[in-house]
Amino acid sequence: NSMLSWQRTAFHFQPPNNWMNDPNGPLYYKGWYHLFYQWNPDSAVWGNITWGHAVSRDLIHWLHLPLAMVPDHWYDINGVWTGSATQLPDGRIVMLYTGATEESVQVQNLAEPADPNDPLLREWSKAEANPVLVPPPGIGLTDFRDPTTAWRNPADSAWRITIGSKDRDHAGLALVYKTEDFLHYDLLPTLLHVVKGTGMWECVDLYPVSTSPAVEDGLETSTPPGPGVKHVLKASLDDDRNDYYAIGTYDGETDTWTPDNADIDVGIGLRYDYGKFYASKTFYDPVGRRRVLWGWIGETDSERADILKGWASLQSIPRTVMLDTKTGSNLLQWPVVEVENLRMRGKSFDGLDVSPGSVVPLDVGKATQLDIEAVFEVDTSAADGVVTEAGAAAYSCGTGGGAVGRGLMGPFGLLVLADDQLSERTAVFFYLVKGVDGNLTTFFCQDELRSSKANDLVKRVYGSLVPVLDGENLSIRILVDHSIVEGFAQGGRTCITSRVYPTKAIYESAKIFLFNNATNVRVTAKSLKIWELNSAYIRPYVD
Ligand code: DQQ
Repeated sequence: NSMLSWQRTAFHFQPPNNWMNDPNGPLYYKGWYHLFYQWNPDSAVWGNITWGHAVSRDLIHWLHLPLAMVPDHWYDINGVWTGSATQLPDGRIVMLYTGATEESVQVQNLAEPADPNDPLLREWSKAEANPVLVPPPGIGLTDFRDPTTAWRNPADSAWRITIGSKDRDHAGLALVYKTEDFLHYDLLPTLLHVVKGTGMWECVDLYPVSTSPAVEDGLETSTPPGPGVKHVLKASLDDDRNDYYAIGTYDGETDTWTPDNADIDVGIGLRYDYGKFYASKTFYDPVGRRRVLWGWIGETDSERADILKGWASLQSIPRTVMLDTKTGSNLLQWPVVEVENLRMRGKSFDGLDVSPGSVVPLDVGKATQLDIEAVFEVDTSAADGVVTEAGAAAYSCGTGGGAVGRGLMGPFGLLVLADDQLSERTAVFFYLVKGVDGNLTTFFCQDELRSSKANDLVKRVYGSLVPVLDGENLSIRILVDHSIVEGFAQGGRTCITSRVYPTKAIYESAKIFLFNNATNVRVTAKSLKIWELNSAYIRPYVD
């Protein structure tokens, strides 16, 4: 079936076949980036979870290696679940992961490379002492999973890890353990953090970011708190399957973390991505001196379709993450710079006017693997004096009519994976709203509702607010790769990932358009650059 085979991506990481979920234990070792991942060797649906493994020189081209770990001990026979790597100062690597035991209890296990001289880290040995941690009193036997990368506590220099859970009242929380040797652990009396009503926290991540505009580098995980350093805490909420982060302060004396703003706490405030994106994990890349984020991008088609096509899920394009020092209140996420090495033919369009109610075709040739950078200038003067009654409070991407709604100052943006007749298209757009105070609020959204004629899909309009500072133009970066569209607004302040499954806008029929459905504003695509992206080399490793 050529429609199904077209959906496979060309520059996103995917295993050769079958089901994949969370990224696990990312790390850099002796010249190679390593990515492990949750994988079902037997089918395209979740189950029999093992650790797949691949290596790369540049985070884009990958060699598939043999499985790193399989369920073969009583303490992980029901699944080698998610875990994280820590590189010790002497170069040693420790991998902590959750095992689902023969009784389906969640325990933490330790594994180490069998041969540290192998840069490919092909063989892993599980510790004799496993499990090294079992659920403590008061914690549910199946609510104890996904250990983080360890960091050094600045006060006593011992290691700390955190593990997500929930309490009896459905508060999401992160436990902290102290260890010197990764075999023996002490549970600390205080929680790293807890947020009422947020339920089970999966795949917790805690890492430092620089608050100084002069330091664009990422920070190594053990960087102590202090001037110029904030800590990001992230949890994947099992209840709503989204990744929430907040910016705050880690206190080494008490091993607690406090959000800068209690209203923008973990699970109730900001998300890494407003589309399909879950169970993510960062690592510090010592070569690129940056923090890199991987996220699991699931399917939004049916299980039946996944079985037919023989695979399910991809990993996001790895993203560099840093604090947005201009706003101070959100992260910036941006595709790692190596993606740009895939750019082939590029086309530039400057000063294209998109008048209210119009659609402008863009002739770029093949449009199934693209990297797009667009900067818009918006003349809002036509909307001056016209104040919407409800303002920003009344709009949301999900309820605002999507790309076909018509407001004074939006929607406008791009249509990708669209056929000539626009019978299928995925819209990436801005929508501006003026409040009664006269201030503009900007929304960034992706509309999948008309992305496909197929009827076995979850199709939504995703999105949220995006901060726009005085004097800034509106800008979008979009990566298109067959069945995935990743949008990054204002340098990565707000990000949205869509999985889409066109039936007509495929192969040569996939096109791209500018559109403006606002009634009152003229939009100029001040600069628009569109590159066709090469396919990445993602193949089995041959010894
Ligand atoms: N997936 C893993 C768990 C984790 C969940 C199991 C998140 O360890 O909590 O495959 O997607």
